Amino acid sequence: MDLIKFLIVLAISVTLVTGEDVCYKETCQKPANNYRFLFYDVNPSEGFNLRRDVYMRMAVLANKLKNSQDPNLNSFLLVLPPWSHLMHWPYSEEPEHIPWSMFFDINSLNKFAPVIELHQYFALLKKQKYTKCILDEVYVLQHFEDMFESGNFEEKWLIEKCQKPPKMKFFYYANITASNVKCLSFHGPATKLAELFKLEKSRTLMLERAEVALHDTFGNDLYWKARRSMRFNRELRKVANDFRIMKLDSNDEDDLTTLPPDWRDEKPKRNAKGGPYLAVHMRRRDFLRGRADKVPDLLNVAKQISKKLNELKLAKVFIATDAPRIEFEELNKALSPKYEVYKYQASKHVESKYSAGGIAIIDQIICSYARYFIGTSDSTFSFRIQEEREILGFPTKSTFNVLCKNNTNCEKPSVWKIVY
Ligand SMILES: Nc1nc2c(ncn2[C@@H]2O[C@H](COP(=O)(O)OP(=O)(O)OP(=O)(O)O)[C@@H](O)[C@H]2O)c(=O)[nH]1
Ligand SMILES: *[C@@H]1O[C@H](CO)[C@@H](O)[C@H](O)[C@H]1NC(C)=O
Ligand SMILES: *[C@@H]1O[C@H](CO)[C@@H](O)[C@H](O)[C@H]1NC(C)=O
Repeated sequence: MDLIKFLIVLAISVTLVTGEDVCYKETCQKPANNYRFLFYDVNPSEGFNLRRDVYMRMAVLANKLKNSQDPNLNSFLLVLPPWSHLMHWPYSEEPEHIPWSMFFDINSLNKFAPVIELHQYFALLKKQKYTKCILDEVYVLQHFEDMFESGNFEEKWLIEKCQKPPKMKFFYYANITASNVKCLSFHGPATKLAELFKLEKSRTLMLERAEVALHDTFGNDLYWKARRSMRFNRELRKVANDFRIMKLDSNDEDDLTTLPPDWRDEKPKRNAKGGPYLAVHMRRRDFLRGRADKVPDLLNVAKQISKKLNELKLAKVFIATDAPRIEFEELNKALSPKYEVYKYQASKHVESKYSAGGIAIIDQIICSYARYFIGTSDSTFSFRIQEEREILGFPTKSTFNVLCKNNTNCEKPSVWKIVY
C-alpha cells in the first residue's frame, strides 16, 4: 500500500473507532502493517530554524531508505517530532505539541520523504488498543570524545558509554518509554545511519540529538529537493500574500514569483523581480549579546535602510524582527517620513491559532518576496529566507546581503546557490 493510501485508510479507521475506549493492550511492540518507524528529536536548546535544517538531514536519510532495495530498510516512515517548548517562543507551562501541519504542507513533504505525524502514529496505536508506546530502540547520538583533540574526522560510528545519562522522557509525553537505550558515538552524514538500521530489526527506532548527524551533501540537488518540499502551510501563505497585496503592492504575477503547485515541477529561474519593497530581517534580543560585533545599533540600521531605499528608488520597507515593540518604534522614528515602514501585525485569529512560530513564518514569507533582502549575519532565520528566495528564482545579488556592523566592519555573507 502506498503511503498516501495508508494514511487515508488510517484516518478512516480512526474515525470508526472513536468512542470505543476499552484498552487491553499495554505496549506498542507490534505497530501496524509492515512499516518501521523512525522517530527523532533535537537538542532542546536548538531554535525553530535550525530544527528545519535537521529535518532536511533526516528527510534525505528517509528518502534514501525508501529508495533502497533492502526490504528491511525501505519500510521506514519518518515520524515528525511535534514542536514544544521552543527556544525564543513564549514559555507555556504545558508542552504545546504543535503538529507539523500547523506550519508546513505535509503532502508536499511526503513527495520527498515518507513522513507521518506523531498524532497519526498515536491514532494507529489506539486503533489497535495500545495505551502506551514503548520504543524498541533509542540511540542517543553523541560526538566522539577525542574527535576534536585528535583531529580525526573520519566517518564512523560506535556504541559507547553514554557521555551524559540519557533522559527517558520523549517528546514531553509520559506514555512514550523505551525498552532499550544506547549511546551512539557518531561522525558522518545522517545517511550513514542506514548501516546501523540494516543490522537490526526493531520496528520502532528513535534517534535523540539527531543534529549530531550531518548533511549527506550540503547544497546538492537532493539537499534542495528536501528544502523545496518544505512548503509552508496554505493558510500561512495566504495571510502573507494578503499582506503583500494590501500593504506592499506585491503579487506573484507582477513580481514574477509564481511557482507551480507541485514543487517537483519547479524549474531553474533567475528572473524573479519581487514586490516594490525592501525587506530587512533585523535579529536582535540574544544577538545583541551573543553577536555584539555583528549587530549594528538602530540608528545605524536606519542609515543602511535609507541608503538602500534611495539606491533602489523604493519608498517601502518591510521590517521583520524579534525586537521588542519599543526598538521597532525607535527605528521607525529614525527613518525619514518620506519612507513607508511596515511590520506585520498578527490578527487575533492568527495569533491564537499559530502563535509565535506561525507569525515568524509569515514574516519570513513576506521577506522572501521583496525586491531586495537584507538579513542579519549568522542568523538561521535569515538563512531560511535566503533559501526561499533561491527557490523563487531571484538574482543572488538581491538576496545575499546582511546588515553591517559599521562602515569598516561589513562582511558579505556566503552565497549558497540553488541546484536542481
Ligand atoms: N516574528 C519574528 N520572529 C523572529 C524574527 N527573528 C527571530 N524571531 C524569533 O526568534 C527565534 C530565533 O530564531 P531562530 O532562527 O528560529 O533560532 P535559531 O535557530 O537559534 O537561529 P538564530 O536566528 O540563528 O538564533 C525564531 O524562531 C522566532 O521565533 C522575526 O524577524 N520575526
Ligand atoms: C499519549 O498521551 C497523549 C496525551 O495525553 C495522547 O494524546 C496520546 O494519544 C497517548 N498515546 C497513546 C498511544 O495512547
Ligand atoms: C566597527 O566594529 C568593529 C567590531 O565591533 C569594532 O572593532 C570597530 O571599532 C568599529 N569601527 C568603528 C569605526 O566604529
